[in-house]
Amino acid sequence: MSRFGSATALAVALVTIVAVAASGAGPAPPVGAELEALSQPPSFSSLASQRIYFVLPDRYRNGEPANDKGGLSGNSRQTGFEPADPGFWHGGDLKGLTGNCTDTKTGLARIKSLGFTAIWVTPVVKNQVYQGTTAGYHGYWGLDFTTVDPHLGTDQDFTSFVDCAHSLGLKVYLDVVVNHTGDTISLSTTGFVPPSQVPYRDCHGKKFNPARYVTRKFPCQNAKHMPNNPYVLPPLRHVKSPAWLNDVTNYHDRGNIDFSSCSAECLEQGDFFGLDDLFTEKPVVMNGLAQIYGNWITKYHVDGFRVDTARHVNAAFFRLWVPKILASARSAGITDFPIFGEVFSTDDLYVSQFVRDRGLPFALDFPFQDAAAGFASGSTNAGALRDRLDDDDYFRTPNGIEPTPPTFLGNHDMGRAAFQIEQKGGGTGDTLLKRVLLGYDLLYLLRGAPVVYYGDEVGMIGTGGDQQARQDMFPTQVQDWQTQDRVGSPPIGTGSSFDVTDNPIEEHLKTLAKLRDDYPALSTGPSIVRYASGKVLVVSRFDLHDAREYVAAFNAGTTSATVTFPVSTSLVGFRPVFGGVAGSSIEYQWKLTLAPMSSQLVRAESPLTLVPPTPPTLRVSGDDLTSMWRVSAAVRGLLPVSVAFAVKRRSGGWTRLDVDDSQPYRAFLDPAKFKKNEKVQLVAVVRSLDGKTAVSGVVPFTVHAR
Ligand SMILES: [Ca+2]
Ligand SMILES: [Ca+2]
Ligand SMILES: [Ca+2]
Repeated sequence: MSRFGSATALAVALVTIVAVAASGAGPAPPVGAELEALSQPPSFSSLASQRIYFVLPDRYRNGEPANDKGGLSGNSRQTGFEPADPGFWHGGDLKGLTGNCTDTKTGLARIKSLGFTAIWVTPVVKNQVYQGTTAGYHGYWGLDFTTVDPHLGTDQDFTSFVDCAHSLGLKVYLDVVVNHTGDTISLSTTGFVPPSQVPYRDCHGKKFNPARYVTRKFPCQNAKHMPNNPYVLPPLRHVKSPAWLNDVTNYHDRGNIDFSSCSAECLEQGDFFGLDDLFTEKPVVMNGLAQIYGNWITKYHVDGFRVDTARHVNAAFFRLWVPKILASARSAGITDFPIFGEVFSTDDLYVSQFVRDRGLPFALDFPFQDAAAGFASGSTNAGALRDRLDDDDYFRTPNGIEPTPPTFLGNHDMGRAAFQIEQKGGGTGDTLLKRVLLGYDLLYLLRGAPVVYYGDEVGMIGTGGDQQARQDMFPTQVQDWQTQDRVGSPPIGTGSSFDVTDNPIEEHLKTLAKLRDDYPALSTGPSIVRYASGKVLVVSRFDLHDAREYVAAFNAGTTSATVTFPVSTSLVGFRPVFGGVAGSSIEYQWKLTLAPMSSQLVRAESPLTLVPPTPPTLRVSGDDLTSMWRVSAAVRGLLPVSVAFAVKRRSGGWTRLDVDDSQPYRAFLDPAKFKKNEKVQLVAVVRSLDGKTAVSGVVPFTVHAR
């Protein structure tokens, strides 16, 4: 049973208000220029059209053996270099990743030839060499945030890398960390000490709540009044750069996050696996982080950021930091600078708060990963994917920018795509291969920007997450990695993965990339889920420019499936453009047969027959999944439209709540953003693909708390 189906009984018990036609009395609906502005369809970030290759430079290719030890000497703990150990530097670098910019067998030219349009590199800043039992080869233990880690090369190497990427038409998304630095601060306890036990105190010993000072003069502080007696060994006291990073009062100093029992406070103020947790409420820290990363934009002209550990910074952080980063981008002539964050959770309602309420522009789609890898493996029904697509509505904001999550099947932390699908019951050998290909079909044929983790294209599976998922592309000295099974290719032995050019995954990714190039509807088209039952998912996508319908259909079952579903295109055929054979039409319905573990994409042979929209019916009811009010619009007909929802408060004009281009058409009204029991007016505006509009009746509503 669907979540929305199961929740119906609950919703009925709550207030439901149905629109009444505006009858002359009461506020007038929007008209003219105001109506035109409100009803604008969603716009898309450039992120929506990207296909992203995600890589750890240390593991891709060694272009300069002279930098393997980062200019250091001594044993592996001192240099960080030990290519036979998964937890150390292996020699890969920016020169290797860049290549000569023309050879499609290695380097960036290879990544371009695989059909990617963008590259996401793990952080390149200078890291702590050694910490705990491993080295900082992954980039997430920054010490000097102003320069490239010497193991990866020089600042000039990074310039050459970005320049080559741009000359090939590839965008560069830099991984940045705003939550923590490498671990140099010792604390008197390792467990988390909550503010209820030890509050922050100013330099005079007076208690204060840092959340109240994010935009005000921050209280004076000194080390003596910080929790847990922060202490830095003398040789480490000046290793961080810029210099403000060496001040222990610029860190929370509360001890480690305990992931098994952690409050929101602990998630935000605790040390992430011992890493020094930045006091991101402090203006000096937030501004310092904006300065550091703004410089990476103005100096190197990177095209966007992936933000690490985004769920671990304070609630106000992104609202303050993102505008500063965007201003730096504009000063470098970059007007569309995508920023997507890592909110490591499979709960899309939780993740959505970061976009809707906290000012994070986009979020990596962990909930989709869970549903898509589960579906591809044959273990999760299609309903989970339908729910995830529907829940995009929780990510919508008044700015009208379509939610565009980067989507993925696996990563460097949770393990590779094939590992994830195998773990969820996807089998082995040829079955696993088919299921991995099906997983990539979901990424490329559904909304979002597909992210492929390096090495997945040559069949790497790995045996776990983190260190077990960070294999070398070049000949590896890690013995386990030489003998590991791969999907679609034999174990690599002592060979180079750059010599593996016939893996079916690689071929498949190229085919899917071409589909995205040929049919922009796959990147920027609205989605209507047509069928989601058992192991079969069917989604219509629409090209808004030529009013053309596409249907993407997926069967994760082990038997063939024949399904009939509604379409928006009448009485004409659909032509297969990927997989399968043509189906057959009944009026406004289409019937397809899908082979086991396969996908199809079909394209309508003629455009939609557009008719003017009719006024929608607007309803407000308590949302059954959150404490918000759900504003929904019932729209007649089968044609794709966009629906803008607007609110009018006591003074001022109509302002948009959101604009939704995919059924169900919804906006959410958060009582926290209104006065208690505030009286407002609501309206919904339907806009057809050819720009004609129809307006609902104006609905009065009192915003009670829920
Ligand atoms: Ca090297
Ligand atoms: Ca934090
Ligand atoms: Ca919707």
